[in-house]
Amino acid sequence: MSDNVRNRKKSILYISILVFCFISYSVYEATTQPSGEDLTEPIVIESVDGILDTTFDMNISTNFLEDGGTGQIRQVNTPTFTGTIPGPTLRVKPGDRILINMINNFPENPETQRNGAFPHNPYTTNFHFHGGSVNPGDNADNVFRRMEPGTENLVDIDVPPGHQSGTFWYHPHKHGAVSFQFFGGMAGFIIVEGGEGTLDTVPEVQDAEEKLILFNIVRTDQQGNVPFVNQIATQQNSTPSDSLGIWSTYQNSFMYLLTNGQTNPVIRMKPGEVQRWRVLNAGSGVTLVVALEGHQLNLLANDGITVPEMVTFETGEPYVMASGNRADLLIKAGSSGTYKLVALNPDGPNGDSDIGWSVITQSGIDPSPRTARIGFDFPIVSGETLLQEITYPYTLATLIVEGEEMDMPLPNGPLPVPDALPSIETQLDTTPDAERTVAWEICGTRFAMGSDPSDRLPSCGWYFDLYNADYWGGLEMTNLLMMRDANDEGKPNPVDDPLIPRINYEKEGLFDANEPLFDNMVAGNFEEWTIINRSFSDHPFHIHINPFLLTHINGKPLPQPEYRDTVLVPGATPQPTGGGNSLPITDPGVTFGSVTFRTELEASFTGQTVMHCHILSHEDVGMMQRIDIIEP
Ligand SMILES: [Cu+2]
Repeated sequence: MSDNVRNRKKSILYISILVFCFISYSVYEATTQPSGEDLTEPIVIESVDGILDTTFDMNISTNFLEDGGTGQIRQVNTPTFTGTIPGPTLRVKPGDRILINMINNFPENPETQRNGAFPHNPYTTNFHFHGGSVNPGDNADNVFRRMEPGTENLVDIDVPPGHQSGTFWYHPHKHGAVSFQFFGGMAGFIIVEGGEGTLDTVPEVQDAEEKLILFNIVRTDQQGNVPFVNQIATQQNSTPSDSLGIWSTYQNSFMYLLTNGQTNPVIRMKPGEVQRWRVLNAGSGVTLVVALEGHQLNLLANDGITVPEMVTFETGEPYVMASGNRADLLIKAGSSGTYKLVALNPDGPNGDSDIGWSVITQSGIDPSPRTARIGFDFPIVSGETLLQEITYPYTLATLIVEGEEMDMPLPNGPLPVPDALPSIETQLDTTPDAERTVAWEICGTRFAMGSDPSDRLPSCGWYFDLYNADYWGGLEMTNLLMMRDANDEGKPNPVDDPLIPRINYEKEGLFDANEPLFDNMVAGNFEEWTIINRSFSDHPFHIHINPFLLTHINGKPLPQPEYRDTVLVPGATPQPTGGGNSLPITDPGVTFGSVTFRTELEASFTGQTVMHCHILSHEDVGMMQRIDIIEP
């Protein structure tokens, strides 16, 4: 037995003591009333004879959305792929080719813009296949492409014949414009259908009716238009009372938390019926803690990747979804009645209790409350009649169980894990060819963050000087949201300037399209990575092309490692209390959050791609890095 395995066993014992049996799952007094409309699904575009051939006529489209707080229905005019919120569902099989003629009929970009480091070119777009293990270059999953207003652009993606089947999605990924386009509702499913030997042909799964369920957030000003950034902003965050936040151009904005573009739609099942729900959090920066009243969630896949054995949650126990995460769930309907599918408070069951949610459900690890991400980067409305913020629990949908009794079975025993990925055993037993450590670091306010400069991370002064007013196109930004190589530790400052404790960092802290953070990632290699979170709020880590096997959270091994392409990296603890007795991030009493994973850099794909924070307003101001995967 390797040390690794021994340590894992020890930890399982330890973790089992930590199970959060002290959380009780209750009936939810939820806020939104059912609109009464049945859940509708986006239109489906399927491949025919191996080719999915379609056109996306992208323009500013009119839709009508219902405010989850007030029930008001309002017209919105937002950027969309094909006119609808969300976009159409693309269904393909491994080996298929995806051809999309993307016609950019958006307006011209604004003339007054700051440098490319600041959000810019809201109407330039592109196409990202989130979770796809496909070519990151050429006209395929190339996030460096720019599709300008008034142009037609072909997306041409070969889905490899061995690609895992599962629940994936697409969205724009043009740096500087991603959150703007997300706020319009630009996201849709890509379903890769499996054949023999995949999850899709497991009899109990095959017999279950499928539901596609996409959550996202649309934000508009009071005229129904998606606001672009405040060009004189000096900071990332916005509140209704501050005028210098990036999103403060429109102070009074509406927010719609939607399920397939609807507010609280109805899902219908018969008692004892089993349905397969493919659930996607396509919100640009929101963590959704999803639970179904009176029912167990039976988990088949995380991020489209089938788990070795179905995981059954306790009744009412939630699944934590960072922006970008997907869950394939089997739901077996209980007795006749009405049940709510809810988003619980991401801060924990009581919002301010000592008990939160583990970022990975059932891991038993770190259920401490954390700063929830929902609208902090965007001003909310101040009028009484408007939805000010999400009130939890928020009803995402209503399940109505009625009709003739059925007794459909759930699968039993092992599920077919994808051939395309190394087995969990192979990942754990292979000595990594490289180990890397990446850090989220946040530097607030150049000169005024607390009275003591040592309260700031050691990198902050150096990077504030590097990313100065020129870098940001004329005005200094007082927040840096960085993604850094944690092994790049700088040098001591010889003059002992307290504002710049360490100097001469070698690598970029913010995204640079011309420079990779790592240029020695070799295709075919196995690597082990740790992502450290040196901030108090959670940030979801997403890497393109190669999914990873998550093995540890906060240094503690998962009882069951799981494959993902996006994972919430927990914030540092203890969490700020807001009562003035919070510790600075540099205090020795603060413990940073972290995740550790193993990954195989898939041999067939070399080239440039990215990894980033999936709070997309953070990505837009540089919380991203290029990575280059090179030939062996
Ligand atoms: Cu972030």
